[in-house]
Amino acid sequence: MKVEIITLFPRFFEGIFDHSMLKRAVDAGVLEIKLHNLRDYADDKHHLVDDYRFGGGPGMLLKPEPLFRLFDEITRNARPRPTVIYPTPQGVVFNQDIADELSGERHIIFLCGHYKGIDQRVIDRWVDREYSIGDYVLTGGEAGVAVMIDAAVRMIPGVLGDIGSARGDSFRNNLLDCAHYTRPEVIENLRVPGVLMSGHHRNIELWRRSVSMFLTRRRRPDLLKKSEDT
Ligand code: 6GU
Repeated sequence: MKVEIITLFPRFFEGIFDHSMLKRAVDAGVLEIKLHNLRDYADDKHHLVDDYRFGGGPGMLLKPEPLFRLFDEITRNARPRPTVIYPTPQGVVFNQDIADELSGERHIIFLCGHYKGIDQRVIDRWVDREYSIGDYVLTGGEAGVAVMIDAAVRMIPGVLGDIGSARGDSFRNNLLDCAHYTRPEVIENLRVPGVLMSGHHRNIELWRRSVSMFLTRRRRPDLLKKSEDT
């Protein structure tokens, strides 16, 4: 998967792709990341990339000209046309189903907005999808892009060592994941639940399921409702 990121703050992404799963994906050639500094596409001598809003009000917008120039350049030889994603609080709320879907994309461009956002004509011309990562306001799209890339890339076959570990994830069946334990059996007087030490696979399965149900009912009743609806 080729991922291009248009941003005013390319240094935000320094280090993010140098660890763990994402590094493994980059090293294996499964993931290629390319950063584009929007400021390099400003045309005036002050490298201005923002401007006031027509109609007035506080907050600046990203100007359309540098973005149009950048999109023309980076899509000129791209066939098929890459999928362009704009992270914004006005977007559809990102979830595991969307992450699964993105993991199958060959070429994605993320466009990070700042200030009040971007000129609507850039969205109308270039953006295919708008996603939000939750009901709160961020200072820019970068954190959302990091979240979406992480969630999508780990679903690319071969990136996770054990595909079973993705299958048991929270949200996979609209249930939160259960509790997990490793050695030692006792630490600071805290003991691993006996059933997990029993070797009785059916009982272990039932225990895990009931812990998942308990947690989901208490913390995310909306998820239980979702699984009833489907
Ligand atoms: Cl994905 N981007 C921005 N800029 N703000 C957000 C968001 C994303 N999700 C919630 N707020």
